[in-house]
Amino acid sequence: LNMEINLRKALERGEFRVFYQPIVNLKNGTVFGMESLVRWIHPEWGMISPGEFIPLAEETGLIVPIGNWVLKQACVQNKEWQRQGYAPLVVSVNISAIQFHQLNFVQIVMDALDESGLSPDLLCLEITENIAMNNVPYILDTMQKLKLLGVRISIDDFGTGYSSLSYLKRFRVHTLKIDQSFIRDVTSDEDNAAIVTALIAMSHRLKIKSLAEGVETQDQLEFLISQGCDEIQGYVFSKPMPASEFEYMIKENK
Ligand code: G
Ligand code: G
Ligand code: MN
Ligand code: NA
Repeated sequence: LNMEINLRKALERGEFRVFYQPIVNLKNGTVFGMESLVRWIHPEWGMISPGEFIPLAEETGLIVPIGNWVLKQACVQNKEWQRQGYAPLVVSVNISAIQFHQLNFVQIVMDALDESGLSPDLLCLEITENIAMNNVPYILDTMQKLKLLGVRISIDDFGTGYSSLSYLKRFRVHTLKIDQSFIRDVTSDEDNAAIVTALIAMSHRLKIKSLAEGVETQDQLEFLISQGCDEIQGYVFSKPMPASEFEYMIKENK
């Protein structure tokens, strides 16, 4: 209960920050965009990772206002970088299943786009397979509305959820984010190598982009290039960083 009160206060006091981790296009080596990852900077405790507070935020429903704030912040920041003349970047935002199932979710996305002035194709919503577990008609309808808005959709942590592959046919997504658990031992574990190879090939056949997460080593990177993976994200390139550092990085690449 104490923690819930603290989390509520954090929102009021503006203690959340959005960090950005670059997503790199392996075909041309440029920065395609970035994933928004929220951090809680507590005045006494310092930085608290979302792994520690997102589960509580989901249990208490606070994920809705927190997630809406992150979405808005990411759109405003990306628009600001566009205004400053940087090459177009696609900003990804994690959407919790609880947020997605809010009846006004599409309106929330429209408001974030309207208020920031960001072009819809420069926003990508990351959802997990688990949103598709129930109420399929609602999900299909929401996906259709989001598609009409022109925003992108990616499936996060792909391969770790509970849903079947059949929904890939029903929900037209732009990108599959191959979960980092498959990438970790991809150069030493033949099963992981087989899964990653198959997921990249499958996504190509479905005309969906493949993105490997949690890429840490040069060997993993070379394996992914050899398999034709489209994009990567991971410490081999950069950790998530504050907006100011991200801006410094894209300035150097300008
Ligand atoms: O950086 P990392 O420790 O950044 O993130 C830990 C977990 O928290 C990941 O599973 C990530 O998807 C999740 N996460 C980070 N930011 C957000 C956010 O804004 N919304 C939601 N729903 N999850 C987030
Ligand atoms: O669940 P989701 O994929 O949204 O969250 C991504 C998580 O992975 C975040 O906690 C982020 O900080 C972390 N992350 C990003 N790159 C790497 C990496 O190369 N190695 C590891 N171990 N974690 C990473
Ligand atoms: Mn994610
Ligand atoms: Na992931």
